[in-house]
Amino acid sequence: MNGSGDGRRRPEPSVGAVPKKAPKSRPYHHPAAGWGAAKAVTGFLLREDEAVEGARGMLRMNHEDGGFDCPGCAWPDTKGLRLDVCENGIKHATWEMTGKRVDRGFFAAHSVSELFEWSDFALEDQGRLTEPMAYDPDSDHYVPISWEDAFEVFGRAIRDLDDPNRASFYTSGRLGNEATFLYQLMVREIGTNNLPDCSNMCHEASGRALHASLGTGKGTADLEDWETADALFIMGVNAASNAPRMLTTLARAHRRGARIVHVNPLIEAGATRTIIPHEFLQMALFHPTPTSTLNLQPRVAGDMALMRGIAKATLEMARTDPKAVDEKFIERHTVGFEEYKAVCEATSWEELEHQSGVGRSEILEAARVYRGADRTIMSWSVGLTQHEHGVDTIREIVNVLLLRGNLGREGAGPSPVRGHSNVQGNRTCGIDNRPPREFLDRLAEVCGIDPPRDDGLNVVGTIEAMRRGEVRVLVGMGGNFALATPDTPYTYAALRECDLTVHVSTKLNRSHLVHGRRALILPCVGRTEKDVQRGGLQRISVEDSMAMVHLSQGMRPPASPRLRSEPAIIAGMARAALPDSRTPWEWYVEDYDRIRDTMAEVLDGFEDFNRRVRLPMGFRIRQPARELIFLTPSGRAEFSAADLPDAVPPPGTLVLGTMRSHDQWNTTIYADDDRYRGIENLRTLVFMNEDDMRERGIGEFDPVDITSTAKDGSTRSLNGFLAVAHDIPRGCAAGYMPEMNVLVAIGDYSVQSDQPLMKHLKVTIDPAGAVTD
Ligand SMILES: Nc1nc2c(c(=O)[nH]1)N[C@H]1C(S)=C(S)[C@@H](COP(=O)(O)OP(=O)(O)OC[C@H]3O[C@@H](n4cnc5c(=O)[nH]c(N)nc54)[C@H](O)[C@@H]3O)O[C@H]1N2
Ligand SMILES: Nc1nc2c(c(=O)[nH]1)N[C@H]1C(S)=C(S)[C@@H](COP(=O)(O)OP(=O)(O)OC[C@H]3O[C@@H](n4cnc5c(=O)[nH]c(N)nc54)[C@H](O)[C@@H]3O)O[C@H]1N2
Ligand SMILES: [Mo]
Repeated sequence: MNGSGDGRRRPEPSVGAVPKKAPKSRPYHHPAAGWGAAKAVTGFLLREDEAVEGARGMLRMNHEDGGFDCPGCAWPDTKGLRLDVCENGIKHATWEMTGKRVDRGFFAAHSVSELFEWSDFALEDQGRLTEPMAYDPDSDHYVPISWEDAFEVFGRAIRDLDDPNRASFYTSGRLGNEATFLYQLMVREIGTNNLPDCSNMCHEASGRALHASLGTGKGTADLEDWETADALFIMGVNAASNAPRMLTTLARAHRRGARIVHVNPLIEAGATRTIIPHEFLQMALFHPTPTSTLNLQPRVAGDMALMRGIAKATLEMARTDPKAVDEKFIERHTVGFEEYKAVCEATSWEELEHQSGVGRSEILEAARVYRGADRTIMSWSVGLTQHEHGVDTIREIVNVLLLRGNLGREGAGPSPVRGHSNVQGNRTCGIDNRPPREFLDRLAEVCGIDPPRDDGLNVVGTIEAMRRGEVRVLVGMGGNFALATPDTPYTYAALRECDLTVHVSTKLNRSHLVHGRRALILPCVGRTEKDVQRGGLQRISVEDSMAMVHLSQGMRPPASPRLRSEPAIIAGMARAALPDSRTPWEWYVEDYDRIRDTMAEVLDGFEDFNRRVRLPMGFRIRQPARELIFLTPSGRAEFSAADLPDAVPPPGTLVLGTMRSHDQWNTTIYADDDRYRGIENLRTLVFMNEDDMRERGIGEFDPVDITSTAKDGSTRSLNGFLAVAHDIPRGCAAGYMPEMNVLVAIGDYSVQSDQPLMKHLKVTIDPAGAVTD
């Protein structure tokens, strides 16, 4: 197949295949993170041949006084915990520490066309990449290349561009702060702001909403606040799978009497009870701790109406209860209250119930929890952001918080849960396709470069520009661009238009196989490994979801002696692309303290970086909104009074959200199971409400055809997915990314955040073969 050897005309992936083993679905009745998790970890460590090393590795993870930062998620480390780990963190770190290797023999044995036919699981399962490789179009194989030659391939491609904006530089949120800073410096010195990142698909809406409301791109609460809050609203997150260490905090909060309200169309495992992941005695006694006071199941995208309902109820209480609303706070620190109040009053209860999918009595109960708490934190993840009205929804959360002055004091505030372990640090350190002017000014002054001032391309913009032939070079600094992004066939075609694709990676993945005319794989040292440079053993820093910056140091020898660290790879690329650069690239890489010293001069809140980052637990980046200083146009916190969108799917259609299973890490699939949702051996599924299934004549595990209709009217289909009945509101459906990215049209992104509508697909679902056209 593909004998032409140009590496560009390949079949699309075969999705919808019926699994090899019989799939199972049964309700999961056990608490989250209990023995099921312990068993899963043991099985996983054995499979990866890591039982001993893995266990030792875990003891060095998320330590207060050293060790490496768990790459599993961005949840902060708990102070004083010797062992702050979870099942999925262990799986994720072990995935990197595997003893398996992909070497030149492997690439000689398998052509790219052949590898393209492999599953994504099989690709990553081959183990760690070991040396730089270049695509050879004549043989359709990757062949070894020296680091210097690889840098020169990249450097020449950049130097040959007639316009630096013809290159685009993706970042996945694993990259440490120091590498991040060097990377954006290189890109801006090359002359473009084309810095798409995974945030464009993840929490862009949170950043924009918080900026507009509070003049900050981040949440204002930290872990200590979580530990003193009286009420916690946990929205649109599957904590047991994706931020398992949050369960510890929730269980502790419940024990001390805090009220916890979960808001999710699905009742996820972490939303009922848990075994605190590191409390082994409890695990042995099988003693679960509740993690919930109230579970609300809005329809997909019904959250804004729900929040408005809570606001309406709170304002109604205020007629007789002078303490329901904090008038002093509102008067002193906010603008737009009267308009917001009027909007809440003008929206009828019937409308709020209809749009949220939650009954009035439940909304009132949530409002009573809110009124009953002196200190409230509201938290959310991508269940709220990947929607058309994500920004309005998050602003509505802030509206509700402002009503009772839940800002700028202990135990209160907005608290988005980020995804990748350093995705927040990436933005802080300059990965931004729409960089603020002040940042560029500082960069110009301190680093002596002349950064471009025009906004660059985001993820979707990059894909569209590649497809048009305008972007000719794509660099992926980590991640799996081909698979994580929307509209898989469109994106594949766009990548194949490129002159050069370069991926800095730890494992083989789909993005290496869907490539440009030329392609490079540059393998790097991972988070768990020692990074030794001329100046000795290096440490990197990362920032968690709550703006804490701390050091991370790997403790294992690199998977191969030919790996380089990300900062070293960036320096090599920069030197080749910018031969006349006055930036001391190699000098920076000798000792990362030097990078940090420059960062301290450029970045707000990083003064004295090298000293403060060495404090136990690191330091918290200063945040004006936390001190009630609002960098908004009005200088105050701004209420928003946006119109309620229509979230109700028209008759016959459903709204479908794509999400992660328990056994995957974004595009990395560990197994075809989703334990907490009771699924075994199946990923090509769609969760539906039983009544919606019955209405369509669909039975459990029946194959179905799913068709999405994009804003422009175009349709995309997946055939042969199996329907699984689940406790989900009528009119809603859910399934897994990245298999379902085929359904997300490239042009379907939010006008508010530019985020692809990954949780907001308009679909029809029919028995397989029922609809022909
Ligand atoms: N083990 C593991 N950990 C991870 C990841 C991983 O893949 N595996 N990924 C990391 C990354 S990059 C990220 S961004 C985070 C993602 O963490 P999550 O935000 O938990 O990600 P998803 O699996 O996409 O699930 C989103 C949740 O939102 C709910 N949801 C869907 N639509 C709506 C809605 O309209 N309203 C509400 N209220 N809820 C809705 C779904 O039911 C689901 O529970 O996790 C990070 N941590
Ligand atoms: N439909 C749908 N699509 C989605 C989402 C969704 O909910 N629904 N979620 C979106 C979200 S929130 C995100 S964040 C993106 C994720 O998108 P990405 O961040 O692009 O994807 P990952 O799957 O996390 O990337 C995995 C790859 O990263 C590489 N890697 C791992 N560790 C390292 C390292 O230390 N250094 C380097 N250089 N490489 C490393 C490995 O080669 C691995 O194959 O996907 C988005 N896509
Ligand atoms: Mo993410």
